[in-house]
Amino acid sequence: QNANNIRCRNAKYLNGPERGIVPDDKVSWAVEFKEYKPVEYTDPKVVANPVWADSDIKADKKAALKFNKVDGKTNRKSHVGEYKVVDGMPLNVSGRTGITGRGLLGKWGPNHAADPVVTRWKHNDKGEQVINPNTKKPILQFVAIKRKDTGEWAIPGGMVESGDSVSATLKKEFGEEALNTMKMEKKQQAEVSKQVKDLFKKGNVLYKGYVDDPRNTDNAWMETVAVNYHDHKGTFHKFKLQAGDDAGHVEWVDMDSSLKLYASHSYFVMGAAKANDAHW
Ligand code: RP5
Ligand code: MG
Ligand code: MG
Repeated sequence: QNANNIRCRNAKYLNGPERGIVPDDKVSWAVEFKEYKPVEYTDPKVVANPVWADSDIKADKKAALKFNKVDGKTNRKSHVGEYKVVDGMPLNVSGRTGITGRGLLGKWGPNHAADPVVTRWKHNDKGEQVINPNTKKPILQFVAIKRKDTGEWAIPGGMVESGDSVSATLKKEFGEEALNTMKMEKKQQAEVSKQVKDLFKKGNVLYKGYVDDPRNTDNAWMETVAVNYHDHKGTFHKFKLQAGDDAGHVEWVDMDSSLKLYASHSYFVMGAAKANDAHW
């Protein structure tokens, strides 16, 4: 499902140019593609060199990033394995995308994220579990956000900042995007962080690897760890959902195979449905 760069190929880049054409059979770097004409593009926000971005490795030869390694506070290793670096440029582990440079992504090579898939069983007004009549399986719900950038529904995930761990990022992003902790007073923020910590004690890793993210380029791409936190004790109603940061809306959404989500997110959500033996 993630292998073919479906979401990051043959389309216009977000606030950017049209990508160079890459036919299905030419995605793999192993296949020769002499006519390949990728467009070079790095978003002005990234060019401005914010703290979360690397410097331009073409212009700044001293930058000398340590690809395939933990480079100071930045993990430049891929979950997928060793990636190639050609003429100093890391190559997308999943193949061609029609764009070189970094687009909207700050890091050259893998840009690590974390995705919390927070689930509970659907109940009706009488408090009974809701079963899907076709599959005869109970319906699972997950906390979904509507992304401000593309308008698509998604998991409330985010980037692992340099120096942060994946497990801290899972909690932090859920807080920021689904509970709006960034707009809270320090004291309330601490209370909510503790609540998330308590309710996120046991997680089940659903996925670790490449994300077919629309921001990917030939030299910069998203990778994630998706973790399912399931409401085993019926305590997740304690979460007061409120959208924050890059989320426009937040809701408990029923899981079903017809769900169309951002990037590879339906795949992760399907993993949660399967792992909990829920309707899909
Ligand atoms: C996706 O982008 C990941 O799966 C994660 O959900 C997200 C991280 O980026 P931001 O939400 O911080 O933009 O590839
Ligand atoms: Mg975020
Ligand atoms: Mg996010």
